Amino acid sequence: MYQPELETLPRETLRTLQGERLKRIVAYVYARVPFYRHLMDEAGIGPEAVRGLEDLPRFPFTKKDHLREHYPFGLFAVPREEVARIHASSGTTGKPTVVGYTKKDLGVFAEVVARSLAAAGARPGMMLHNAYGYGLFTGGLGLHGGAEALGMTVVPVSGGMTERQLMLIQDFRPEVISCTPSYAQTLAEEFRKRGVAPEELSLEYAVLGAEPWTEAIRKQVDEGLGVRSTNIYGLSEIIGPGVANECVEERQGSHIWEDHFLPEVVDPQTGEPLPEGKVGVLVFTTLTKEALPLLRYWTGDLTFLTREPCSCGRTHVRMGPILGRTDDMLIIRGVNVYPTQVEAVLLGIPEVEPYYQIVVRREGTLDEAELKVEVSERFFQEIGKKALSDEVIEADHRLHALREKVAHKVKDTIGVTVKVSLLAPGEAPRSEGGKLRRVLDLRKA
Ligand code: DLL
Repeated sequence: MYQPELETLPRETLRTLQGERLKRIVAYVYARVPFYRHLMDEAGIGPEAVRGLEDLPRFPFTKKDHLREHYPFGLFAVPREEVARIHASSGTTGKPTVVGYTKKDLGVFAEVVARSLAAAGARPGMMLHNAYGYGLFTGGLGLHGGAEALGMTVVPVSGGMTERQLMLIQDFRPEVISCTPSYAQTLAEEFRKRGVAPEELSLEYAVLGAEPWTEAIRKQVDEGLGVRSTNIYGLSEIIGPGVANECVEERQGSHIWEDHFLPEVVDPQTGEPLPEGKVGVLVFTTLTKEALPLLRYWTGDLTFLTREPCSCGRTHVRMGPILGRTDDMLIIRGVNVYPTQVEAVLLGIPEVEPYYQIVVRREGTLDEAELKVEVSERFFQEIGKKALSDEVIEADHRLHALREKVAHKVKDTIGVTVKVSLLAPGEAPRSEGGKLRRVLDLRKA
């Protein structure tokens, strides 16, 4: 363990610590963040009304929309000059969700990621091949800071350029790899194609997250790379990766670092707290964050909690795998995509209508997204109402150009590569009274 004294705190002590920190953070946001002051005034809760954890359910939820409404820095609790780093994740409107860290927050970030890596099997002196993307995304720099804190040798390779990744893994001989589960599958697949057996690889542990995955994928990665993989969970708003991690001993749920992040699971409809073991929306209150403290942040992720003792000795509560989301956000190759983002892009292209369907498949080990979109009636007339088969589209430069244009706009604004299929007016699915399924996620099938 990275911090055994904290990771094995008796539950009663942990609860007391959380209660004290909750009182402090509530007073802190009331004094520093106008949004929270108004919210609490409206709900009739003064900062002195909080006696302990039992008062938490009295607070309203903070949602992604609140962050968006105060874009970019409106919910920050410190002057901009005290913000040491900014990260962001993609949002529905094309504007990202912006998060900030003070120097102290970056210390906590490194600490929780170091705990996560140690739980995953990593030790000081081991080498980490870090294939999470570096940049505004929290994955790359997040794992990087934690690995340095733990005393590892970090290879900041970032995502992509698979050929080079394969070479570096063979030449540098890292013990640990961190990347998305789908990318780990790709790497395993590519090694296999080249006749490199898992036993020849130096890898022992894989730290996989940022997108949902299953036990089937775990088996494939473990066998393909010769590793024991664990789940790392997190979200930018709460800190980034390292909110929770499975212990390599049990791999039965991810320990949430509860002295920093206070979890609840609530009913998606009513918002009422649910008992242990029941599936609902995961909600977090940050207990120590300075730059962007959040009370009862609605993650939209669906899972359950268990406080049953774990054989690894850690006392921190465990969360199950993410079973889905309350909203319809898709994660395609680790990039967050909302159907409404796609809709916004389509609205800016006069030759198409915002009637569309997104079909996501898993081709081999990677996600493939197809965007089926209707051309406008007018455009359809102009091209002489042709049947829109692939052959016809390839042969007609206007259709071909339109397909490229849509794909480029989607890539440029959302960052995800889609294969575009053009449909004649009326061909895309319409609502038949119930909810319209804009998204067909065949990966879950
Ligand atoms: O994905 C942080 C991260 C980076 C986690 C690297 C793990 C590894 P965001 O881009 O803000 O942050 O996306 C957060 O991704 O609400 C979940 O829906 C999903 N997600 C993250 N980790 C997991 C996981 C990073 N282990 C959103 N399993 C979250 C399933 C995950 N979904």
